[in-house]
Amino acid sequence: MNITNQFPMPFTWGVATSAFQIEGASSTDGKGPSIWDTFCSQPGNIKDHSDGTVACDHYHRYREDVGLIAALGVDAYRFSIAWPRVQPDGKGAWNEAGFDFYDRLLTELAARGVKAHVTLYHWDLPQALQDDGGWLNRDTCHRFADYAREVARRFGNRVEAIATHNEPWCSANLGYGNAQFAPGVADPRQAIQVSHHLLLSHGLAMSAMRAQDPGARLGIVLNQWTADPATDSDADRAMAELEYARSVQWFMDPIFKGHYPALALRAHGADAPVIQAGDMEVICQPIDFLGCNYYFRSWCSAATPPVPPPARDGVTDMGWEIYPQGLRELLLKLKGEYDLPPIYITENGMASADLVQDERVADARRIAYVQAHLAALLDAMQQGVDVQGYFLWSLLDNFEWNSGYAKRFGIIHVDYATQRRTLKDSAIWYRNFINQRAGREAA
Ligand code: IFM
Repeated sequence: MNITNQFPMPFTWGVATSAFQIEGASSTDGKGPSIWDTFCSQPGNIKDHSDGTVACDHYHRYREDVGLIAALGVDAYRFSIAWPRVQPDGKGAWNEAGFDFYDRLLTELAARGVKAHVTLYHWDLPQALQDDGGWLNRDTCHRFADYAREVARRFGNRVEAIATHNEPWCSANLGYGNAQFAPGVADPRQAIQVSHHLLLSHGLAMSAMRAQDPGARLGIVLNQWTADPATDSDADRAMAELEYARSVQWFMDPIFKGHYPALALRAHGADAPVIQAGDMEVICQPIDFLGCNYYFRSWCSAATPPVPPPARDGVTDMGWEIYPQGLRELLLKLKGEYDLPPIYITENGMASADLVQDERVADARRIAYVQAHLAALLDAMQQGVDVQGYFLWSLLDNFEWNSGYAKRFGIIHVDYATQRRTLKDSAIWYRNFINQRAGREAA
C-alpha cells in the first residue's frame, strides 16, 4: 500500500551519514587525529581491523555522492562535521581547509535543492582534547561551545538545522562504560560523569549558537527505545523501569525537566555525577527540535538465563531485534511524558549482508523494515505526535564503528576496493516512495 500521501505536507524525507563513517581523508588538508583514529590504531578494537583512513572516500567524492542524494529525490541530507577537521586540536586555530570542505559540500547541496541537517558531534573528538582528559574534563564542554559558535557563525544561515550531539548515550556508555567505542574506557562511574558533561556541553553550545545566530534551528539527537519487561514478574518490570530511566529519561529529563530521573540517580548511588551550581539550568533550555534515532527496543529479563524476546520479525545483521511497533510506542510514551518540540526521526534502518549480483542488490528485507517502521511512525503521528521528518540510516554502506566495514547499513552499496556505488533495491524503492507524493513527478 502507498502511504506516502498520508504523511502531512510538508514532511522532510532524508538520508543520513556521519563524518568519520564516510569521509576518509583522515589526515588530509590539516585534519587532526580524532579519538576514533586512535582507537582504530589499537589492535583488537575493530572487528575487521579496519579504520577510517579511506572509508567511502566521501571527502574526495562528495560531488558524486550529492548527485546520488539528489537523484533519490530526498528533501534533506543529515551529516556531521568532523571537529578535528575544522579545529585540529579542538582549541585554538581553525583549519580553513577543513571548513572549505563543508563550504563546498553545502554549496553543492544548495545547488541541488537539498537541505542540510548538520550534527556537530558524531563521536570524533579531537585527540588533543582527549589527551587533556576528553569528556571527563569539564573544560571540553567549553571547547565544544566555542566550536559550536564558530560553526553557527559560518554556516548558521546556510543549514536547516544544527544538532549538538548524536547519541550521547553511546559516547558515554560505549566510550567510557564498556570500552566498545573510543576512547575505550571501561569505568561505569566515568561514563556517568561523562554523560553529565555531554549534556552540559549541549546546553553551553545551545546558548553560544543562539547568541551567535538567533534564527538557527537547534536541537539534539538521542538514541531511544522503550524498555519492555520479558514477563509480568516484579523483577522484570523493575528492571525495565530502571533501564528506561538510565537510558532515555537520563538524557530527556535534564533537557526537558531540569533534573535527572530520581530512580536512576538512586541506582547510581556514589557514582552519581558531580553537578555544579547552575549546570541543570544550562542544560534545560528550549530546543527547536528533538532528533530521535530508533533501531530496536530494550528487552528486560531478570531471569538466568534471560527469557529471549519472541521471534517475530527476526533480527538484523547486527543481531538487533526488528520491532517496528516499538517506534510508535516510544513516540507515544515520550509525548505523554514531556512537552516536546517537533521531532525528526534522525536515524532508522538496518544492516544486512548485501551482495551485488548482476549490477543489482536485492535487499527486500531492508525495504520491509523501512515500510514497517514508516507505518508505525504514521500511526504515532495520527495519534498526535508531531514528527516533521524521517532520515534513513544510511545513504551509503560505511564504517560501522567497532564492526568495521563488515556491517552494511546503506541503501547504496559501496565496493570498498573500487569505491563503486550501486543503488540497492531499497534506494530505488525509497526514491519511488518519496516521489509518489502528490505534486511530485514520478522518478
Ligand atoms: O552507524 C550508527 C550511527 O553512527 C549512530 N547510530 C546507529 C548507527 C548504526 O549502528
